[in-house]
Order: sequence, then C-alpha cells, then structure tokens
Amino acid sequence: MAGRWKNDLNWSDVTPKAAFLNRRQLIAGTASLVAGGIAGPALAGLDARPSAYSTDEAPNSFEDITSYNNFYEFGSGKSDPADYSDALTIDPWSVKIDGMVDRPGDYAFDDILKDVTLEERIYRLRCVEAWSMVVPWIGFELADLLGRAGVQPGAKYVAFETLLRPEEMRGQRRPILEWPYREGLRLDEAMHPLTILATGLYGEAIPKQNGAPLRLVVPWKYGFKSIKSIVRISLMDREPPTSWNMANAREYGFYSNVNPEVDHPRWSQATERKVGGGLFAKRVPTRMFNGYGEEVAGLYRGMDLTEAY
Ligand SMILES: Nc1nc2c(c(=O)[nH]1)N[C@H]1C(S)=C(S)[C@@H](COP(=O)(O)O)O[C@H]1N2
Ligand SMILES: [Mo]
Repeated sequence: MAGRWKNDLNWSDVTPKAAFLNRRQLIAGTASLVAGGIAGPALAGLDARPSAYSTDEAPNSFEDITSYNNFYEFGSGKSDPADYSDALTIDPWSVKIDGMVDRPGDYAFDDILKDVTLEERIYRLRCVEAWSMVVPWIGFELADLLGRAGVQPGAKYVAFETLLRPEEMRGQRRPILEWPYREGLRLDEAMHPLTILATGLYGEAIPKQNGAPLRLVVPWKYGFKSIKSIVRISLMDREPPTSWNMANAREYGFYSNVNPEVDHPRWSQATERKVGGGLFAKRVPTRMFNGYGEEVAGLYRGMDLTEAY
C-alpha cells in the first residue's frame, strides 16, 4: 500500500507527531511546508486539505490511535487488531456498490480515490463502551462516492459490509458476531457532509488495525457504526440488518447516536474516559450527538430519541 502514494515521504517524516498537538499548529505546519516548496511530495502523500469540520481538540497520539482498537475480526482484545491485522492483504481492493444505484459495480480502490477530494477531518470518536479519542482522519465525503454511483429515488438506507476472510482475519474463525460485520445508515445520515470514508490518519495511509484501506466514520454515532475495511455498499429501501443490533437489539439500536441521556442497559453513557488521559484522569461529560448536535440534530427532528436509540 505505501507505494500507492507515489512517494516515501509522509507527514510523519517531515513533521514530528508532537506538531499535531492541535489544529492551529497543523495548519501552520501545512503553510510552512507549502512555503518551503516541499509541499508537492510531502502532501502528495494523501494530499489532504484542512476542513472547517475539524475539532480544535488535541488529537490522541498515533500510538494511542493505532494500539487501542476495536476490530473483532482480529479478536476482541484491545491490542488484538494491532497484533494480528498484519495478516490482512489490502491490495488489490475493491468495493461492490449495488442495490438501488444507476451505476452498480465493483469500484477499484484506486479508482475511487481518483474522483474524490481528500480532507483532514479531526473528529471525536466515542465508543459505546464509554471511552473516547480524537482522531485526525484523512478521508472524503461518502456523499461523493454515492453521487458517483447514482442513488436512485426510492433508496432510503445504505448498508455496509466488511471483508469476510477468515484465513486472514483470525477473529472470524469464531462466532463472536455473525460475520461479515455489517452496518447501516439512513440515506440522509449517509449523505451528511460529516459522514466520511477514511483512507488515512495522521497524514498516512490508514493502518490495518484502523480499517484499511477504507472505513466509515460517522462522528456523532457510537464507534461501532463506523465500520472498517469495507467491501460492499448497498442502497436499499428498507433498514438493513446490522451486526451489533442482530447480536443484541436492546443494547445496540440501529441509530446509536451518542446520547448521554440514554444509558446502555449495563452502564451509564453520561460520561466518558478519554484514552491517553492517564490512570487518574477525571471522566468528562459525554455530549449529545458527541458534540455534533449543531450539524446533525435536524436529521432527527420529531423523533423520540429514547425510543429510536
Ligand atoms: N469491521 C469492524 N468495524 C468496526 C469494529 C469491528 O469490530 N469490526 N469495531 C467498531 C468499534 S466498536 C469502534 S469503537 C471503532 C474503533 O475504531 P478505531 O479502532 O479506529 O478507533 O471501530 C468500529 N468498526
Ligand atoms: Mo466501539
């Protein structure tokens, strides 16, 4: 994969990770690279531009983001994805887009990238297990790809599937979940500009444990909605079955919007532990829609979010 970016120089080489402490510093870094004339090769890495949707909060370290993961295809321990995802081959990769679209087919990963605008999106990530991180993703809006496939008028939902390959994904050899991992969004959620497909983080191609080569990121929903290593996207007129909902519908609703007022049946969702804060860090209050309410509350106007959780 590294080769596909056509250069060996990445953000990590030209900018110490510490320089990513906050967005302002990142932008300053971008500007100085441009001024210094090495922006071409360095930024060709993922050629991403900053976005107004990014949070000013300090991103977690690359180490935190790539060593504390949920990716049950490699096991249910937090370090299993980093320990075992090396076995996954991600080149070649294609995404089947089917269902209610004008141009169904197998879209090669390289081909998908040709047509999209990569941005850096520094988003909060809130896991349903009540921990959180801030991640500097690189990605593009899902709406761009759906537009290219041509969504038909009757489509109301989008279903996503992860790769099924037990030979390489050792967790799939056990029935922890009904494989392949499946997720879904309502079409308006999928078309929202905050909803991205991430292909990188910290300016580099996305590590396998984070969902290489492309994964969904829906920052106002619990992390499990942000399905990794996607091989299929289907446009449907009905709500698709989703993995965690099939495993336990009472605990994991289809919407799963971050909501501090609706507790998980087994724990409170009112507060969260920020990963990387240290053993004695205080928990912080969880925000409605993970702090993205201004952008997305309108999608749910008139809905009872205690019922439709
Ligand atoms: N295919 C797949 N996608 C997945 C998961 C998984 O087990 N399999 N875990 C989810 C959960 S519970 C979370 S919190 C996020 C974690 O993303 P990260 O490891 O990149 O932080 O990925 C989500 N996407
Ligand atoms: Mo999660």
